[in-house]
Amino acid sequence: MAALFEPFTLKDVTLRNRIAVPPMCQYLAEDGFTNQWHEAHYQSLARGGAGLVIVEATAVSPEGRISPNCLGIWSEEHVSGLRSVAQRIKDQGAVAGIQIAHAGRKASANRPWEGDDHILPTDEKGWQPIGPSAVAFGEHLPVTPTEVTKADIERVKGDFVNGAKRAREAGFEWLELHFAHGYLAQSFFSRHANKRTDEYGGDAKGRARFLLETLSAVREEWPQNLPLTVRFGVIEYDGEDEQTLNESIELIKQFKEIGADFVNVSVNFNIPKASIPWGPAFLAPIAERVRNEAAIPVATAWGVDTPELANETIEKQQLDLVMVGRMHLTNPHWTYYAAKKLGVEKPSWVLPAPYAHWLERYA
Ligand code: FMN
Repeated sequence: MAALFEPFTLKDVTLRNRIAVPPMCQYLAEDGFTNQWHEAHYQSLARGGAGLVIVEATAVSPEGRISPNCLGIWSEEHVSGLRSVAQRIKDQGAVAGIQIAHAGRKASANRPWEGDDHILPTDEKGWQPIGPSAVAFGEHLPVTPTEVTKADIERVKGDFVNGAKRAREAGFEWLELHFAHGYLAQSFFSRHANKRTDEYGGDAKGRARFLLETLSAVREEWPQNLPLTVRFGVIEYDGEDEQTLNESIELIKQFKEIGADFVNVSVNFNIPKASIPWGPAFLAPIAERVRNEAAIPVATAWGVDTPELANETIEKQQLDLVMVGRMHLTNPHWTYYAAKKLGVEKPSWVLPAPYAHWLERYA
C-alpha cells in the first residue's frame, strides 16, 4: 500500500488517507453566507476521495474578511449554511475541517480577479482594517491599519472562541486557526508588522502573546477529543530566515503545550518583496524540521501535488498529511488519479460506487 493511502488518526478523527484539501477562498459569499456554489464545490472535493477537506478562510468578524465576499462565522445565522456544507463533506466520506480567520491589515480587499488591492475605507464596499501596529503591508495593500487596543485584542480573541463554538455547532471535526499568510495573527508575530512597545510586541515572547492567548482560549471551547490545528507561517524569506524559523519552532512547541494537535506549515507573507524559492514541495524540508524539532504532526501545501512527490513526503516521514490545493481545482478527483498512479489496488473505489463500479468494469 502506498504511504499516501494509509489512514491517519488524530484524536478521535481518522482520515481515510493522507490527502487533504487546504483552505481555498472562493470569494463568492454575500454577508458571509454560504450558497449553492459552496455546497457543490465542497461536495465535489470530498467526493473525489481526499481524507480531509478544509473549508476556506471563514472570518470571525465582518472586519476580519479578506474581501466583502469571504465566508463568515460571526453570527449564529451563519451556522446552518456551514452545517450543510460540513454534512456534504462528511456524506462523501471525508473529514470536514474549517479554517477560521481574521485578515488583519490585509482585510477589505478586492477579489483576486478584480485587482486583489485594498478597497479604501471611504468606499461603501470597504472598511478600516486593523493590525498590531499602524504599519501598512504596502504595494497593492497600502491602507495603514488602525493599531489595535487591548480592548480590541480581547474582542478578537472572543471572536475566535465564538467562531470555534459555531464551527463545532455546524458539525466540523477539524479546526484550523489561520495564523499564517500575513493575516492578523501572523502579523502579530512579525518583526515587520508588529512595532508595539507593550506586552503584545517587542521580543518573540511579546509578539507571540496574541497567538498563544487566542489558541489557549479556543482550546477551552473546542472539544478535547477533536483536532485543534494551526496554519502557521514559519519563514518569511526576507534574509533573516534562520532567526524566524527558530523563533517559530519555539512558538510551535508552546502551541503544542497549550493544546495544538497539528501544524499546517506555511509561509509568512508579511512583506510584499520576499524572495520565495517557489518550486515543487519547497516547504517540505522546512515542515520536516518543524515535525522533528517540535515533535508535532505536520502538513504543508505549495506544490506537493504530483502523486509521486506527495507519496514520497509521507514515506520519508517529512509530512503526516499533504495539502493538495490547486490540483484539486483542476481535478476534484485527484485522489483517484493518485491512486491509479501509485498502483493502489482497485483505485476506482476511492470514488463512490456509482462512479467506481463503471470505471473498474471498463478500465
Ligand atoms: N490559504 C489559506 O490558508 N486560506 C485560504 O482561504 C486560502 N485561499 C486560497 C484560495 C485559492 C484560490 C488558492 C489557489 C489558494 C488559497 N490559499 C489559502 C493557499 C492554499 O491553501 C495553498 O497553500 C496554495 O494553493 C498552495 O498549495 P498548492 O500548490 O497545492 O496549490
